[in-house]
Amino acid sequence: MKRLIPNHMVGCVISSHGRNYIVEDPVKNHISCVAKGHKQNIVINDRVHYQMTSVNQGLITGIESRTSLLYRSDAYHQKMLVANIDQVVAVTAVWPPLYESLLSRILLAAEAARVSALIVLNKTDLPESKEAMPLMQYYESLGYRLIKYSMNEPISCLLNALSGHTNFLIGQSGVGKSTLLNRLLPNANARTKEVSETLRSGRHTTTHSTLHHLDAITDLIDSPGLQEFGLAHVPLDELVYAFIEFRPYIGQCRFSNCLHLIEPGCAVIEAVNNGKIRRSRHELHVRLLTESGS
Ligand SMILES: Nc1nc2c(ncn2[C@@H]2O[C@H](COP(=O)(O)OP(=O)(O)O)[C@@H](O)[C@H]2O)c(=O)[nH]1
Ligand SMILES: [Mg+2]
Ligand SMILES: [Zn+2]
Repeated sequence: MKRLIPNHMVGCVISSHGRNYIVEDPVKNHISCVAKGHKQNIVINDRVHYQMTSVNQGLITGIESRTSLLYRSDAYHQKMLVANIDQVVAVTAVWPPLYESLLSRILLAAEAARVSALIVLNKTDLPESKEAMPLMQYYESLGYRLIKYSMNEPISCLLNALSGHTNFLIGQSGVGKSTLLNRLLPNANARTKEVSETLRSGRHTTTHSTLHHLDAITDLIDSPGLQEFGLAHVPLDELVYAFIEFRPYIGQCRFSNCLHLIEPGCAVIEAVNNGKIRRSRHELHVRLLTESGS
């Protein structure tokens, strides 16, 4: 009997490699696809339209509109990271040394994409973890949920926080993302590698993003570890709002066009000096305006 091949179908991009995409159909078949044309900007977790070109190969013909799109960028390039997520899981640890501004940048990108963010302080078996607590408590005071975890603990507390969401796992190389993924999904073929003690950072092991189904209602998309996270794609006025704790002060400055850099009568700077805003967050704001060329 001849198999019926429908003309147009909708699937989800669960992995990509250059111009090749793995599209999952509604019954979880995996179809190896290429994209039509050269201007397709397809990203992991996009819902795409495709046509079958053979029994297990397809051609992507279009992208459905996205509920969210997370980017990072520098002054020259924008890089789409993932589409249609509703939770960013920002993984941190005290080893490799905690990179505070990278965590902040990830949270800002999530705010700019209007996606909620969860912070995981991983490797809490390391005694130095207590030194990260003031920073973690600051983020908690801003409304970010914090999960403290180490690989010696049951994974259930983290799993509960992920449940029901489409999660994007992101963080510096070496913080333990692949180890977490292996705990969450024992069948995932993510491999962990020893962090080089001599290089102060972890080695890249994940080279591209993959979507994993944790259960019927929970997805997790992993990502390569990163060291840089530019926000040049975020318009200046939105960038200020992405700093949650700046919001009450916006509009309170002496000058209505205040950029909150060094201006006299700046309500944001006053809040920094009064200890209401963490100084490093304001320093990052200044740095981001510099990066964006303002
Ligand atoms: N002490 C400690 N080390 C961990 C923990 N989780 C992962 N690691 C180690 O951290 C290193 C990097 O882990 P990996 O999962 O590859 O990090 P990734 O680069 O973020 O994917 C490995 O040597 C892991 O064994 C943890 O909870 N505690
Ligand atoms: Mg990894
Ligand atoms: Zn100001």
